Amino acid sequence: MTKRFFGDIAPVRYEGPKSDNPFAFRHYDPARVVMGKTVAEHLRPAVCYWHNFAWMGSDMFGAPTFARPWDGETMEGARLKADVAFEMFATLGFPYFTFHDKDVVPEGSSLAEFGRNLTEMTDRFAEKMLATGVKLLWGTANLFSHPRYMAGAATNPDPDVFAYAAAQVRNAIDATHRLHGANYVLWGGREGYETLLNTDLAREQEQLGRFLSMVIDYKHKIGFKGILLVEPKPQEPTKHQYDFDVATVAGFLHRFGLDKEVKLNIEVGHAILAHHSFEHEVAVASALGLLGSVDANRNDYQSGWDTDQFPNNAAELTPAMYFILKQGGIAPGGFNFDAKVRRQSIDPGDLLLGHIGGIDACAEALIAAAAMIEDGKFDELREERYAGWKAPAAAAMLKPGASLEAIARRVEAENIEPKPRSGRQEFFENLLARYL
Ligand code: XUL
Ligand code: CO
Repeated sequence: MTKRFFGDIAPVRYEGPKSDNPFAFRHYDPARVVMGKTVAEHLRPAVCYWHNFAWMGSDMFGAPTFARPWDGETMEGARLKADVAFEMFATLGFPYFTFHDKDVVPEGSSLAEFGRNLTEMTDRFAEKMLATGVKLLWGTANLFSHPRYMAGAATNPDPDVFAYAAAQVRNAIDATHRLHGANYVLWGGREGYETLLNTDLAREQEQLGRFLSMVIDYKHKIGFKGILLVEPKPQEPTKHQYDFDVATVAGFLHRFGLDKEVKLNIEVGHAILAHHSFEHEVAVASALGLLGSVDANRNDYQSGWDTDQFPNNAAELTPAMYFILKQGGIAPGGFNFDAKVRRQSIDPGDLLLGHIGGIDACAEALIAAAAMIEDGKFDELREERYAGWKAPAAAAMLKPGASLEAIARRVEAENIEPKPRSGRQEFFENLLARYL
């Protein structure tokens, strides 16, 4: 490739909050050290292949709007797409990328051809990664676009589709392993149902559990050291998806005995679709030891569907960032921008601007959350709220041997009368605002 896709836009640098340059970071200073690690080491930002290089700007009412010099149907197009992708990673200076098998090569006319195409592209990626230092945050298989998957992949009523999906995942894990991916993601886009009238829900969940167990076995067989991540989403494209939210997936993993083998990739917009806040999903996953990685984006609050916009609200991200830092960070996960520019944003530079705003919002939230942790006020205040549990009689209630009758006797003997205390929500919210 001779001509740069991004023309004369120079590599994006940190210029600070006062910069007027739209192609500069205002908060993301990758080398700045926060709580003993650089901001880049904390966030581990990744560019996704699908929204940036595979999606051409079509929506359910309209044709593609983006003029891109590659096509998705040929290997020649795929190679050009890869050149532009690595040009974009270098221009942004992001250390990671993510992809689905289908984003990077055409499927061709058979599984074998798909596999050959993927192997060829994997070799090409390996060279480019070596040359640029860009690494793979995770790979995954697209088990939802092709018509064969319309009724699900692992949960399909047709065992031949289950088999096809198994073969496709085998190939995608091989590619991820070859590229030293830090993780491998499974998002069950069509693992759910449209109507229960034609669905054997119990059987489909058994199939999904079996499928995931085989993925784990395969990972160990080939010595893949990356983390397996399941990505919850409640709906869209299916009416109901089995991996509804963090709590549902946690129960599912526990039921199949897989909770020590799999972690979760939490997407902001998916949390919103499940009627949760992002920080709720992060806090639940962290409490259960399941927090693996983040798909950073935001959802339109009015639309009711998955709009995959770039995050732009540091205040909203800060509580989630706080829980991430509290658990010691997100690595080997990272912040993958599962976000796309709007359909009218047709200039190459728009792709960069989306990522610049997104990583700036994440960095601002990270710095605020680090300050919250470093000065210890929140920890102290929360501890104070639970301080009553330190008294021996209180602690004993949670130990084996405690009983309702014994507790009742103590309440009567000591004439215990709980005194209401303010939860001080406004105080906590105002305190949070001071860190931004
Ligand atoms: C879809 C979604 C996927 C996964 C990877 O909503 O988030 O792109 O992140 O399959
Ligand atoms: Co995602």
